[in-house]
Amino acid sequence: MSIILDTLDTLNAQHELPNALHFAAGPGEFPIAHMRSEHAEATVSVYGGHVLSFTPKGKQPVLWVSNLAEYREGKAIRGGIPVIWPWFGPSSSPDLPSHGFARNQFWSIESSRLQDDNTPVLELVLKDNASSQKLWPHSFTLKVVITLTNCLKVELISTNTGSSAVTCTGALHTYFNISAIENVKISGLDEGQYLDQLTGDDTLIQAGPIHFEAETDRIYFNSSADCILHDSGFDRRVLVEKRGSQSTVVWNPWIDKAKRMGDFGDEEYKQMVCIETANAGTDVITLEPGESHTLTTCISVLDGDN
Ligand code: TA6
Repeated sequence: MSIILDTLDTLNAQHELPNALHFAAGPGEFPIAHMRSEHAEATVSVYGGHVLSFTPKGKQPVLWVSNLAEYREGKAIRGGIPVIWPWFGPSSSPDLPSHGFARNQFWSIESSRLQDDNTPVLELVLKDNASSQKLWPHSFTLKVVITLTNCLKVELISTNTGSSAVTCTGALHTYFNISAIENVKISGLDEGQYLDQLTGDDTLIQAGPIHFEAETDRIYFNSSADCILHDSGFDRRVLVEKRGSQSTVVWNPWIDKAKRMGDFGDEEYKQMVCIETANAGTDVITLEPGESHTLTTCISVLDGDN
């Protein structure tokens, strides 16, 4: 029996919740958790602690995954909600992976349970190991807790298990599925100051909703604001609430960057936008020994795009 199939048997024996949580092999033979409530379904890759899909009953999928996504160890899955940690963006050293290493490692299942309303909660964990120590010489426990009701709640809990203070940045780098890029706008960040990552200008102020007509890569800082993704094509609004975050990243690669990414279709920039609940830029988290920080995003769908 392959290691994966053996893992699946073990995972289901220990963590399956009848009619609410089951593990099966996904692309690349990665173990995938299938979560179900009466209101929605979601899937989570054990690799990367990575939510791949969230679909409320009878609605269009809320999350987007590239048709060219790669499922191999050491490579981040392009789409869903990559866990960016313990640094956001390119690292100080060219030898270190962009956006940290948490999304490029196999995690473990910490626990699974049903809430009183029969909705599933799945907890995955990543602890420091020989590989992580080479990249980031600190002891930690990192947990992703996924709660599926009619909304999707994802909590990223960082704990410093070492003996000295550490600083980290990160994000829940959510890729949203949209009807078409010309059909969407993002509200909630109006009058917010942001860093344009393409120019380095951090003095810009958002005027009104965000529309997309070119590559867009912005860190809105000093902002605890919730966002709404309006989609006239799907006739819906997606509400992105957050806690434990003072920065929101908005990204669309547009034409040229889409072409430069091997795991991203040339035309796929028309089908997605990223709204990332983050601790990025100046929003740096310091953890004293034994201290924890929770970064939370809650995603729900409202009918009608206005
Ligand atoms: O969150 C926006 C961003 O930092 C962009 O600059 C772009 O690099 C994107 O993340 C994707 O990064 P990745 O390492 O996943 O290709």
